[in-house]
Amino acid sequence: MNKTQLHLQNLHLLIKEAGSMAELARRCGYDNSASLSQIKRRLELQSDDENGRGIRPSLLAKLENGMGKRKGWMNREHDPEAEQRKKAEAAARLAEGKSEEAHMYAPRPALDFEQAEGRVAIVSRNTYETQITVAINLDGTGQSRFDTGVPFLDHMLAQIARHGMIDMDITCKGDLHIDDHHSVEDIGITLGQALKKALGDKAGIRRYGHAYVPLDEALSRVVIDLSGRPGLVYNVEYTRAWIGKFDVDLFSEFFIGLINHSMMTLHIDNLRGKNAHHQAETIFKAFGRALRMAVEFDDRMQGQTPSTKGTLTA
Ligand SMILES: [Mn+2]
Repeated sequence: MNKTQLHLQNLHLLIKEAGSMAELARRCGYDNSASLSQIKRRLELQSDDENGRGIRPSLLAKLENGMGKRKGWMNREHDPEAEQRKKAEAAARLAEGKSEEAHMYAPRPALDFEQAEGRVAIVSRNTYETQITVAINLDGTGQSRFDTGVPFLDHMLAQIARHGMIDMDITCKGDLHIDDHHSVEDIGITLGQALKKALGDKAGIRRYGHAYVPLDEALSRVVIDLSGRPGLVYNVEYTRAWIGKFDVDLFSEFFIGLINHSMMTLHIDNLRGKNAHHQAETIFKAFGRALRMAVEFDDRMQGQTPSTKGTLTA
C-alpha cells in the first residue's frame, strides 16, 4: 500500500467513526466539508501514484487532533475490528479483576484466615501490573507467609508481622521484568486497604502508637495516628541507594501507598544509622511495634471511639 492509499483508507475510517464527512469536518475545525471532499477526491485520483505525497502533514495533524488520535495515527495501518476486539477483551479482563470473582485468579492465602478469630481482612487487587492478595489478622500471633518476588521486601514485611503481632499472608505476581517498583507500591496500597477493612469503625482501639527500635548503630522512631486521614512525614537518609538488589527509594513508595489507603497519619524518622540494611530494618520493626500499639483494644475505652468527634472514619 502506498502513502496515498494509506491516507485514503484512514480517511475512510475517520469518516465512518465520525458518522459522516460533514461531522468529521466539523470536529476537525472546518466550517463545511467541501475542502475535505476535495482532498478525498484527489487521493482517489492519485491512489495508484507510487510517488504520491498523500495528505500534507498539517492536515494530518488536524485530522488526528480532531478525532482524538495519537500523533502518527494517519501514517499507520489500522484494523478497526481487531482493535475493537482487543479493547473489549481488555475491558472484560479489568471488569473480572474488579469483581468479587477476583479470587478466581488472584492468589489465595496459604494460611487459614477464613476460620481465624479476630479482626481479619482479605483483599485482592488486580491490575495489568500486579495481582496481589493480602490477608491479615490484627489479633494474630505474628505468623506470616510472603511470596512477593521481592525478597528484601518479604524480610521487611516479616518484621511488621512479628513485631506487630499481626498474622500476614501476602502474595504478589508483579511485572518484575520491568523492576520492583509496581510490586512494592501496590503491596503498600493493598496492605493499606486490608488494614482499613480490618480496623472497621475503630471503636475501642488505642488509635495512637509509637515505637523506638534500635539495631546495633541504627535507631528509628515511628509514630502512628489511625486518624482516618492520610499523612506521611518521612525523614530517612539512606547511606546507600541499594540494599543488595533492592532500591531504597521504593520504601517511601510503599509507605505512601499504605497511608493513602489505610488512612493513617505516619511519622517515620531514622534518627541514626550507618548500615542501610539496619536503617530499613529499624523502620519496619518500629512500624510493626507502633502499629501493634495503635490497633490494640484499650479496655478503659470500653468500646468507645477514641475521638471527641465521635468518628475516625468519616
Ligand atoms: Mn535483616
